Amino acid sequence: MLFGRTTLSKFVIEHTRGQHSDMGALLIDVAAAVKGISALVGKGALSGFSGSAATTNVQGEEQKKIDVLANEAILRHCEWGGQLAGMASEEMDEPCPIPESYPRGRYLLVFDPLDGSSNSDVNVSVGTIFSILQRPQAGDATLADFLRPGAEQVAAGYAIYGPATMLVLSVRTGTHAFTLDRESGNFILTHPDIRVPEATREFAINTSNERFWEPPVQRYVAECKAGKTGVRGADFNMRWIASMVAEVHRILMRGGIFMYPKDSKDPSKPGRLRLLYEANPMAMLIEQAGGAASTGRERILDVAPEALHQRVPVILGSREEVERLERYHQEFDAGTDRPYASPLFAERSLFRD
Ligand code: AFP
Repeated sequence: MLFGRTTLSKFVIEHTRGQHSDMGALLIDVAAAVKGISALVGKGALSGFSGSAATTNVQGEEQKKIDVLANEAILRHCEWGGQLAGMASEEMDEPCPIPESYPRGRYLLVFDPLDGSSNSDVNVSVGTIFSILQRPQAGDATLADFLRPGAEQVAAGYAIYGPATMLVLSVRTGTHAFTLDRESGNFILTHPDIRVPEATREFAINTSNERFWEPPVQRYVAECKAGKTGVRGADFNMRWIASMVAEVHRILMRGGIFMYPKDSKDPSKPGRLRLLYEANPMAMLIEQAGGAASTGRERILDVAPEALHQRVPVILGSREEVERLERYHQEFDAGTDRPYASPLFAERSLFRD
């Protein structure tokens, strides 16, 4: 019944032919790791790996057992193939070299092995996010080799472990989604050439942080909440799953805007999400599908990384809404934004006081 449908292997061979024909094998290895993680996540409490690993990662965040296992799954499936010069992960302080016994290649794999894992114990969709860069010179990768702008990614993708397990991928030929057929074990192309609707009436943000946001974000969200009674003249809907993979997937499927903006809650962190293995791959997938991805002040894919686990504000999704928020940031920075009467702050004047 699925014969003749395009499998991931067929797609990858066809879309990486030529300059990156050697990347196909790496993508197939990533997909194999994802199938293993899907089986583990799908067992839930029966996996025997629920709960805390009683360790913390470089972010100072508690690691769950399943975080550690997902990380191991990707390392073990991808280290041997001969396509990689190194790997880096949210769960590891430093980049991971390829073991001496294995050949090296020209790619770097950067990943968040289980994004949204705080949801794994409450059975909400979680995912794996990955980004592939090219090593600038031969030999083992150095830390500096990983610190490349997202515009240099040669591939990006995520797996979402939901009611269905899906793999969403771009090799710079658009954004395409594959659904795991558990009977055959194949990922089948089910959503070719995804396009993000340019307009939307659905926003996603954690509004418990509202008092910590910058005024342009407060302005935008207040206007969405005002709906048809305010300047937008239309009602909006809100979502917050606290799993970036699930939010981005919804936006790819039906449009919307996702925001994890800069906030003043912890001045040492300009946002929660990490540039190299969350913001950059998601920004590539969204842009390849016709959407936009910004820090509010610059295109995410243009940000020059300074550290492996660097955080960045993230605003992505339907192009019209992202551009509106960028305009609000520009007006705020120029001191020309409309008087904005916030219930929390005194009315802003047109000019900086
Ligand atoms: P975890 O991987 O620690 O669950 O964090 C998930 C995440 O990085 C991202 O997937 C969510 O969009 C965001 O954090 C949710 O953050 P809040 O818990 O502050 O809403």
